[in-house]
Amino acid sequence: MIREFQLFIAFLVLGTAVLSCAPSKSEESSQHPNIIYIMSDDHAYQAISAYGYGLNETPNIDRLANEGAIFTRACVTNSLCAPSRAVLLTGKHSFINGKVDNVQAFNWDQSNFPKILQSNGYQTAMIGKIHLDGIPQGFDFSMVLPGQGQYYNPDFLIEGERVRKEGYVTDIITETALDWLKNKRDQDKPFCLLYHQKAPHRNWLPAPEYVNLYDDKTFELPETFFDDYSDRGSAAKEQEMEINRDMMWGHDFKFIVDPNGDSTNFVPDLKRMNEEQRANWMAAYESENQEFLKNKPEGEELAKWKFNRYIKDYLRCIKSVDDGVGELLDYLKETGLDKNTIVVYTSDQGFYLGEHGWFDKRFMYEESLRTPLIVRYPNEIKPGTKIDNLVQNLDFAPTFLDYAGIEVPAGMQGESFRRLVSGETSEFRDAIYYTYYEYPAVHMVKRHYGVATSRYKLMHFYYDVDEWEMYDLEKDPREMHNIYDDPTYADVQKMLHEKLTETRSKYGDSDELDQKYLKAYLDHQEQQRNRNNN
Ligand code: SGN
Ligand code: CA
Repeated sequence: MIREFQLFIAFLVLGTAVLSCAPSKSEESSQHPNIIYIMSDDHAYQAISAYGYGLNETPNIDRLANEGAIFTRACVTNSLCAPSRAVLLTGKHSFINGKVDNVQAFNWDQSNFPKILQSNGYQTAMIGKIHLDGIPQGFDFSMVLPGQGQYYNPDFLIEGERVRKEGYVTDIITETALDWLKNKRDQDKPFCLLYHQKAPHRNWLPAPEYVNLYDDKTFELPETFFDDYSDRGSAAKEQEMEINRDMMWGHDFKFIVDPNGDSTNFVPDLKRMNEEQRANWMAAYESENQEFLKNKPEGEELAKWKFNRYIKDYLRCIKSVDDGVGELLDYLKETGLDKNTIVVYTSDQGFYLGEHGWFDKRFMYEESLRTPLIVRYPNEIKPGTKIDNLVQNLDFAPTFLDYAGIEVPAGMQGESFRRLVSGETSEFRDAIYYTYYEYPAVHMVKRHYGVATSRYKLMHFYYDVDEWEMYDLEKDPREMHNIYDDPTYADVQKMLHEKLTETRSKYGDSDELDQKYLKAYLDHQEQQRNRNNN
């Protein structure tokens, strides 16, 4: 009897102890915060007003920055769409996850952070552009664009089935994301939503309501627009991404008939529109195009005209993206979900808005290496936080798992920036490693890899060249002067070579891997050629 009594008391004590350790409702929810990861395609930080470049206004994205943290040196590991998304999902460098360029297949069977969240009780959804072939794995719901997708009346793959949706792509993606949040998810579980816009990817078709935005405005050319690449290597000289030279009259500038009188490749875009959309489009663009053909500007005037057509369409596309962010943030606020939801705004890489005369990305130079990154999480991040440390898209997967209280698998290569952004520490990595593989290909940016610290950068271009470039970002933030082999920087050069060796070995990269991926790429091109010839 006494023994039974003792057991009863022990049980009571233990029960009370367990209960007093149990998290309160609010503690429990903050241990499993929701995650909304917003990624827009090719959205340059220069085109977010919170970054202070004065190009455009993005009031809703700025709301996130004001209420959370803005990162000034968030970098990608490989400035290209599909590889960047593979890094986001796996938390591993391209040469480890295998998706090094836009052409190689992505292996969905490997581990990714949504799969891990899912098996730890999260509801997960992927809505919008993913640009990785195959049916997305790790999601309770997925609705993705096939490949690059269309701006007007796009097709989507819903759980693998192709469905055409009427309307403008950015709005459809936002509506679907909101519908999933409101009506489709299991309200009892924490959620992780990947809300990925196609905009503002080339060829920049604005929404019907924004085709006339900026009509009364003239944008000035960036300072380096007429760069002659004289103090750089052959990669900068031989690229094909110049606004003035490489953009197309149809596809990019939206002429139906080009200045030579030939019909252009813009016609398929127009055909995709319905009657009303097309009429709206023609009313906005055709008189301007006719005016241009009458005046035929030349030289610097022509360059200005091209730049303005480009930048206006690009920024018009961003307007819809920003509206979507606003709708989402309003919904979170109305429902009180904002308190326990981590909201991330980012892009899959940076983008050139006329710097060096360019559009597109790919290079390890700053505008394409750096991606916008804004994170809001009221439980841990103070409003108005600014982070200048070197973070990378490699860090997203470990960071999200960290927030969700899940152990980060050993194979993931990034680091959680949770304690950096909460202000608990100011220490983070001192160097980042970068690789780029898609060459020879559209835009002809040579294969390269490199290392960057907060002040310096070292790059090696290889395959059809063997050239090194080095920059002092403090003295030369626009990267106009290659200082490799400049004797005054001999110590820096040595330090950067050591950092490069160190990061290549730390992440498991090597010349052998470069050669392996080069061979796979050339084989793939050969197969394509054979297919086209047959
Ligand atoms: C398309 C674009 C290119 C762009 C690549 C990769 N041409 O090929 O300008 O660099 O995508 O972009 S387009 O004629 O299709 O517009 S990525 O973001 O998907 O990597
Ligand atoms: Ca992209």
